[in-house]
Amino acid sequence: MKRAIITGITGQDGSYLAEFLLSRGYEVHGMVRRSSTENFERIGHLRSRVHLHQADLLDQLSIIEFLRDVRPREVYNLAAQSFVPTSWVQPVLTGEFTALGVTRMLEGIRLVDRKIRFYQASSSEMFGRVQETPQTERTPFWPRSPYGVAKVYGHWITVNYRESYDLFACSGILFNHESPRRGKEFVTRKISHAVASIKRGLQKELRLGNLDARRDWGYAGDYVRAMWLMLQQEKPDDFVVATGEDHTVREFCRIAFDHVGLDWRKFVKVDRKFFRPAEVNLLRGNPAKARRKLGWKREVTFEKLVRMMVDADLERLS
Ligand code: NAP
Ligand code: G4F
Repeated sequence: MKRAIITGITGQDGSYLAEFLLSRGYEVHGMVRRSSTENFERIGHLRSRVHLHQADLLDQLSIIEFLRDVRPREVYNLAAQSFVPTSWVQPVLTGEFTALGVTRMLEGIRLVDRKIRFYQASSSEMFGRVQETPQTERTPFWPRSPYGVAKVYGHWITVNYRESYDLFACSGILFNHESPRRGKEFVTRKISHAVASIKRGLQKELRLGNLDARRDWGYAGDYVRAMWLMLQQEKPDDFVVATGEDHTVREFCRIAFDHVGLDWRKFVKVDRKFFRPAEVNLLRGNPAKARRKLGWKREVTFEKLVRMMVDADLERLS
């Protein structure tokens, strides 16, 4: 039986990846950090089918013990401090989790079993002030947040361990991907949740920051498939995973409010509080390499994604 470790299994991507690997017959082991209250909402439906282990990206020994206990074939490193605004408030902690945490995982693999295949969750946020559009695997990075800087470190240390120790280490440069399981602080879910609350009479307005920001938004369920495909290739490599389309935050609002028969302009207020010290204005990826080498393509369109998220929040609130 194939055995895989997922760090960040309680997060959005971790929950979809766990479902996907289980459907492929994997034995799935997840890393969870200790907390005073359990935070397993996204994997509640999988609890009896996955094995959870306490370990932390900040604690090297816990990672080594975890790898020794499980002896996986594949490790998917999805855990991180992943919310960009928090990275200005906690830049050092973000670096510990999101940058050095990757080295701790790679060191664990180097010590325990160099045959383990490793996936690193890199991010389009690394492109920041974009040097070309669309962005490809060869576009230079110019991160615009402590989070983006930490992800650049995580990306290059993955490449470095591949080159230094011949590890099967891949970096997936994933553009924004969303779902009904997205955290409520991210803009897409903040919008879908507000639309449902307004429709149900529970909220009066929606305060947002930069409506002109453009993102290449896809569906998380499609993107975890690309992670797995990367680890099934003959050679380790890096891939951009994206839809190739970009849309503004304003457009997301319009489609979401339209879906429930409301005019977004009556409810959305711009609030400077949500503007960032340095913004990433435009992200649009070129997924040609992933399409060519992995045979990957997205299934869910932008409009379908928006409507799926609004419907899920309406359902939750009913
Ligand atoms: P998410 O929902 O925020 O999940 C993050 C996960 O990391 C959670 O399970 C969290 O555990 C865990 N974690 C955080 N710090 C940890 C630590 N010190 N030790 C162990 N676990 C820790 O993020 P996501 O959207 O699923 O994203 C998954 C990964 O892809 C992240 O690395 C993110 O930066 C990257 N990424 C995401 C996107 C996107 O659009 N979603 C795009 C590109 C890259 P708790 O539940 O305990 O907090
Ligand atoms: O939804 P966001 O917070 O996502 P962001 O910053 O693009 O980061 C996400 O995608 C990255 C991949 O590129 C991941 F690596 C990262 O972990 C995370 O998953 O913001 C999207 C855009 C930004 O330009 C922001 O300024 O929406 C704009 N925005 C406008 N009003 C807002 C708001 N963002 C948030 N979170 N809240 C607002 O009220």
